[in-house]
Amino acid sequence: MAKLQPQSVSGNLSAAGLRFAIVVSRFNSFITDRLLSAALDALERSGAKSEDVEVVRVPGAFELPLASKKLAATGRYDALVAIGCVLRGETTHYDYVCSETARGLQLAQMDTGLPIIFCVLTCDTLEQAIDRAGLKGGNKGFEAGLAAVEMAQLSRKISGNSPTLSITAKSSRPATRKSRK
Ligand code: INI
Repeated sequence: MAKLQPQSVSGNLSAAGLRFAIVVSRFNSFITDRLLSAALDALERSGAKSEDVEVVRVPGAFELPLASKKLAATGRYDALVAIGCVLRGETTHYDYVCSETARGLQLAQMDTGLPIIFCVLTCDTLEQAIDRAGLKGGNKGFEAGLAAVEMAQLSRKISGNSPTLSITAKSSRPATRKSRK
């Protein structure tokens, strides 16, 4: 059994002083509006202020990547949340929209280095989407809001520009080891 006690690094859930943009698709707004409400609730509960959160609307999920990349490039935000809902139809359109939206959002965050949280429901039925938008059970928007806060904080820590940098050791270490950059 290894005796090594590795240090644990993670982002906390304090949104105070952080800036966010939420990019929301208008397509299937019956669902995306509910995801948005829950994401805003998560940010508010985490301490975000109204003046530090912007909501940007796009026509459909396919437009989320470009808008997200442009927003990320402004340098104004600590994290973005991309919200959409793609429902399977009778043709293969669904597959293209889903795969290009996911690929585009991943590219946008990898190109810019800004966390972009993927909150795009990809469902076979409206029923499945309803279940994930808080009408019956959980809400993926709330999870996305919390993920945005955590990734914003983690990014600050990893980049070494966090005003509250602290690598929490699971073991009891000498105090001098705690605040290294
Ligand atoms: N956009 C969505 O966000 N959800 C969908 O279910 C959807 N379907 O099914 O077609 C959808 N299509 C529009 C697409 O995202 C673009 O807005 C459009 O193709 C213009 O580029």
